[in-house]
Amino acid sequence: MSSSQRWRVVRADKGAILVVPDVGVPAAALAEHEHEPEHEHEHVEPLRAVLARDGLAESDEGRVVPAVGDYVLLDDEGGVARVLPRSSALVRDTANRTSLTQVLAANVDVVLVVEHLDPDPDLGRVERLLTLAWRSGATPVVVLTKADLVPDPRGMGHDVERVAIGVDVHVVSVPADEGLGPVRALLAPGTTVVVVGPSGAGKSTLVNALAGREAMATGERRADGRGRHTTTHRELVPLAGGAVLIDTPGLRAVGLVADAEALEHTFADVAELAARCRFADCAHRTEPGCAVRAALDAGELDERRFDSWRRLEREAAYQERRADARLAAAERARWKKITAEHRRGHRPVPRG
Ligand SMILES: Nc1nc2c(ncn2[C@@H]2O[C@H](COP(=O)(O)OP(=O)(O)O)[C@@H](O)[C@H]2O)c(=O)[nH]1
Ligand SMILES: [Mg+2]
Ligand SMILES: [Zn+2]
Repeated sequence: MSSSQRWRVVRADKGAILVVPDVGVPAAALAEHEHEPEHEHEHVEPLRAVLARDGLAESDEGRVVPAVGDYVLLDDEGGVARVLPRSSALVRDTANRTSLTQVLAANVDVVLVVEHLDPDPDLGRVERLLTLAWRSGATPVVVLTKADLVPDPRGMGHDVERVAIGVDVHVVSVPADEGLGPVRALLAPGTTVVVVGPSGAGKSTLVNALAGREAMATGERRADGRGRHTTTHRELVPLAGGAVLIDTPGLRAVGLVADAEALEHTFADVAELAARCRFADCAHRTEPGCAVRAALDAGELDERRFDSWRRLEREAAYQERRADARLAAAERARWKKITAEHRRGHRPVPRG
């Protein structure tokens, strides 16, 4: 096993990750494994690579938790030697003890924000996921599913387009095989596409339609009538055409990682208005010369969208303060250690 060989993480668990040879897996290699029943989900046999005990691996930015989509180098014992620098990362805020953020997918080119048309799409959720997508460095695209279940899918598509500024919105029905062309067109060889959205939106169904096989279990009722098949983990699905899809389970709470720039992308219309307010620090409440208030009063800006922008801004600011507090604590600990070492250096420990 050459140590310069790049591997790609297809699944990440606590102690180990599953890797396949780098993307651009030759079609022949895929075909070879096509008919092996135990590998039908992966197409290429993934290799298990072992992580350090703390579940971390070395990277340029210190020790990190390897994520689905990461490129890694292995050592001769099948351990993870290094996580290579990420070109993009879909990150969410996680309020747990060991870290503030979680990388949902790495080295992604396109983020498909999947939302259902039935029940009605949740515009606030779309805005939240678009912000997450803009922050990742990848290109966001919205896919509205279940067009076959509503009388006016086009009209609903236009409503979503209004809150997805600068983002392509595709309306699809997987069972009717409608609207999938433009989504398929995103899957150029070497492209990595991650699918995010609420549980039941049709993410795995879409992944399977694009893959042309049952790569992921979907919400269909199981044959034995017990429960439903749903996605429980993030998984990278290599496609025969040379692109890869990453399916994710529905995330109940997707916290935003602070990013004013991403919010400015998602809410470009509001940001533009806010830039025209008389006062640079306008809170858009009762200030004179408030362009945001004026737009709200004139009905040019939705109260819902304004509230959504405010909520996400508050959340990002809170997350940023928390990250700063943690940084400050780490910095204090570092200085305490340096000072202690310094003192020891100057006061030699007496012998005997
Ligand atoms: N009618 C209709 N049903 C769909 C469509 N896409 C997905 N579904 C159904 O929605 C349910 C949830 O799909 P699934 O892919 O498991 O959702 P996920 O949780 O986002 O992965 C399943 O019963 C699918 O058959 C669609 O375009 N039209
Ligand atoms: Mg699923
Ligand atoms: Zn204002």
